[in-house]
Amino acid sequence: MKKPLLKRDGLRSGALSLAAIDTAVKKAVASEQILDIHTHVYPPSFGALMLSGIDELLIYHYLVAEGFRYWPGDYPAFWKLPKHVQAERIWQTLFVDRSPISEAARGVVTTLHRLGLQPRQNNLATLRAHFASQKPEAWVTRCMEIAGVRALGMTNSPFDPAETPAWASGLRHDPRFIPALRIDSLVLDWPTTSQLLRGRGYDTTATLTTKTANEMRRFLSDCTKRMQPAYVMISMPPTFRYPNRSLPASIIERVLLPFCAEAGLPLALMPGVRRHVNPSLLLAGDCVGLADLESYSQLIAAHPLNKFLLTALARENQHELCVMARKFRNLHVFGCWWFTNIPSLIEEMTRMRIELLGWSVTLQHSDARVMEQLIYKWDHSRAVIGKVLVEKFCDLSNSGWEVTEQDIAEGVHAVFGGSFEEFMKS
Ligand code: HDL
Ligand code: ZN
Repeated sequence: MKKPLLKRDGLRSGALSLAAIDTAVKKAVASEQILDIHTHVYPPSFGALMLSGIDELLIYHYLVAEGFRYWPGDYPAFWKLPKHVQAERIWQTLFVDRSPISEAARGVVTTLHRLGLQPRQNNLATLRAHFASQKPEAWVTRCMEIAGVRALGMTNSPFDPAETPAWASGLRHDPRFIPALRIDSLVLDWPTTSQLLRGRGYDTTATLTTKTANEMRRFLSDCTKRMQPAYVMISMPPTFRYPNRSLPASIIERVLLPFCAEAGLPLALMPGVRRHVNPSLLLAGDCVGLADLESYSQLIAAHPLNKFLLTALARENQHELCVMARKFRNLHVFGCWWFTNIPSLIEEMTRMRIELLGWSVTLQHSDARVMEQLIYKWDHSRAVIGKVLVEKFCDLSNSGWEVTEQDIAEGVHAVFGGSFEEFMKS
């Protein structure tokens, strides 16, 4: 018995022609209000953590890395420059001396264009004046409306002193900004972090004694009470192995997963980042490495009561990750993370995911750091994902299925946040 279609207003019933499928998919993708599950953006109530404006857009670490490819050495001299001078150097190098053809540079162009500005005609002074004239709260809403983002996940580190004031009791934040508890250093640099926690009144030592494990869980519980996160997140080096007697593997197994299971919080793992391969580039100095997904497969298989969110940084990990998700219903795959967030790989990964996972996947997250980046990151991703979904719905139609606008609306909603919400509720 076919499930009754949940009627949505304004959708035509009946089978669509291939041409109508093309139009309907592109319209649905363009209008879908997206749940962006992983970003580094903050609302105005987080103070200086909310980044906005043309200078912040230009000194985005993706563009700094690209700018340094044209500049002779001496990294520290660049970092000593005031932000607006750094921005001017990047503008000159990537936008004046040559056309902004890379994904991150084109992103600035898309953002300015969608904001009604003329990237080629306007000089930096004009652009700065435009951004400076905006009121923060209204600007956040404008950016989210243009980007088509209904809510987004933040990155909230209990170890970042800049965040502490935001979590002072009683402070309420914009509910569209969903907290996410980010704890890389608790797992990957426990010896240092154990000292920091001791200073906050947790009886922790560098070795993982039962007492220390209990105190770590108390710390996680205190953070959760304060932040109310939707999930816990860690990015992981390619060297991570499980099962293993390493401190990270022991902390995940003996502290983190029991805590997450008890708190009902998914653990988001992001394998494959090689941090600081060029420390002189600071935030821009990280690289990619092939993760051992067999370790994550073993971790998930050993913890059926936990929920896992995974995105992998290496292109070469993507197919195995999709096949893994077919084996574990407690694993939800998300996003084209960081160095895979480029049209050529978004297309390849989207096609692979739809073919292997159907609608049970979250196809993208933005990872935006600057408020206005939401605009370009989603504009660029919608174009590529829309193209693949047209192709797949046409394949479905050619196979003999009468594709309707309802089919399209439901599928597009699923992959832009709906499946994530189902996974969170399951
Ligand atoms: O670890 C992460 O969450 C990454 O997204 C890093 O923040 C990285 O610097 C980044 O911004 N990628 O897009
Ligand atoms: Zn990130």
